[in-house]
Parts: sequence; structure tokens; C-alpha cells
Amino acid sequence: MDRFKGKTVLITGASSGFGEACARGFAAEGADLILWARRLDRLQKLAAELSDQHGVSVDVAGVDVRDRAVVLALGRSMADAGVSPDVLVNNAGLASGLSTIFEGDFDDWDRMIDTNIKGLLNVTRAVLPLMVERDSGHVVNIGSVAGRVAYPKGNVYNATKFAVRALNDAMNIDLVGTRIRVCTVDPGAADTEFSKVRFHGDGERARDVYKGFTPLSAADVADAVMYVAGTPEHVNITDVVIMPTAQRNPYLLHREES
Ligand code: NDP
Ligand code: 8X3
Repeated sequence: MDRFKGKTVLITGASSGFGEACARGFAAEGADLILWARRLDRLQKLAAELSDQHGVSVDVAGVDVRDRAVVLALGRSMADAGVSPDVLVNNAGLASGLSTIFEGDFDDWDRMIDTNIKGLLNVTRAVLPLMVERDSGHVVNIGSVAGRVAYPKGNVYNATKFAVRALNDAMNIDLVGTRIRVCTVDPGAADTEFSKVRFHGDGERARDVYKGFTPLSAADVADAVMYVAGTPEHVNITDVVIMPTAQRNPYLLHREES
């Protein structure tokens, strides 16, 4: 299928997990890509593979979404080059640590707030004017079930994802009367590098998160993003919640005994 042929899709956090899976999925359906993340080496490898395999153009940049000056400069370069993404996947994000609020680590808090809220805002502020200018585009924000209900020791991560949901609603409100659509895709437990990052590189602790049930894969989430982005222009899906069948909310996850 060539659902996205001739479209340009900008994905933040494309060096692993959902972002990488979205890059693979959109490229397989003909989209040209702009991929941002800090690990440029990974993006370059992915770009070579996808352009080779699917004949699409893939532009990469080593970007920290927290760096407002860099993000805004990239937005200006796109404007100068006459490029305006058809789809922006605001995916870059992370959890850092899991502890009570009275034991929380300030660096973890800053990392999450600066990336998940301010980084998403930086990218949106850089890219959305290009969409408004031509009255066309689609923003898909990656939220989380953590943005719908707080869970023990999730506190600041929860707050950042509640913020993503508020910003998703706010974008839709600010864009009424335009043809630009905005959706939050809110996944539950998905096996990516997410937990390894949350536990500061502790792979064993990360693996335990996904024991006893089949978690979502990154490709499952990419499918949902592509479904949303593939709807006709008069259809605006504003919220998608996607969880493994074993999970019904952040508190209710069925694990088989091993
Ligand atoms: P991964 O850790 O696999 O991917 C995270 C991506 O974000 C990486 O590509 C990373 O790239 C990028 N990233 C992190 N910080 C920055 C930054 N400052 N600037 C640019 N890129 C950054 O995790 P997931 O794929 O699971 O996470 C993607 C999104 O999905 C996040 O927003 C996460 O909160 C959310 N989510 C995850 C769930 C899960 O269970 N996995 C469930 C619900 C939501 P690099 O390090 O190269 O910069
Ligand atoms: C990631 C899913 O449940 O670990 O947002 O918060 S969860």
C-alpha cells in the first residue's frame, strides 16, 4: 500500500521504540521522512535502510528537543526550503525514575518536564506555523495511559503526560476553523527502551516490567498512529487509548505465573 506516498512525516524520538516503528511503517507506505533524536548514528543507519528498501527520502538531524534554539532553527530551515510536514509525530519523551514525590530526584523531574512538556512545545511551536500557513497538516501527540490516571510513584511522569493531554485538547481548540487535525495516542505497557531509560540503564529491572504478559510492541503503536494519520481530512480522531489485552488500566494488569 502507498497510503502516504508524496506525504512528509516528521517524527521526533525516531531512534528507537515507537518513533523508529513509525518511521518504518510510514516509509513502507511511501512517506518521505524527517527524523529527529539525539542519537544521530542510529538515525543515519535507519535512514540508509529505509531509503534503500522503500525509495523514500529520509532527512535526519541529531536534535535534543529541549534545545529550543536548535529546534526553532530547524523549523526556519524547513520554511526556507519550502518544506511543511504533512504529519508531525510528537513522540520524543521518557520516564526517568520511579519514586515517591517526597523522595523524588530533581534531575529526573527536570529531564521529564523539559522533554515531555517543553520539548513537545518547542517542536510544536516550530512546526505548527508551517501547517497553519498552508492550512493543512496532522499532529499526533504520543501521550500515555499515565496521562489519564496517576499511579504509585508515577507522579511527575504522570503530570507530564496529563500535560500532553491538555496540550492536545488545547491544540484542537486553537486550530478550530482550520483543516489541521490533532490526536493524542495514549499507549499502555509497551516493550521498548522506555523502562530501561526509566530505570537508568538497569536492564534486568526493565525486563521484569514485561514479565508474565504480552506487552504492546512498538509496531502495534505505530499501526495506531498510521491509522489516525490515514483517515480522510474531514475526520479528526482526537484520542486513542491502546493497551495490551492483559491490561485494562494502569492498575489492572494480569500476569501469568511462570
Ligand atoms: P524509547 O526509549 O524506546 O524511545 C524514546 C525516544 O525518544 C528515543 O528515540 C529517544 O531518542 C527520544 N528522546 C528522548 N529524549 C529526547 C530528547 N531530549 N530529544 C530528542 N529525542 C529524545 O521509548 P518509547 O518508544 O516507549 O517512548 C516514546 C514515547 O512513548 C515517549 O513519549 C513515552 O513517554 C511514550 N510512552 C511509552 C510507553 C511504553 O510503555 N513504552 C507507553 C506510553 C507512552 P534519543 O535518546 O536518541 O534522543
Ligand atoms: C508508559 C506506560 O504505564 O509505564 O507511559 O506509565 S506506564
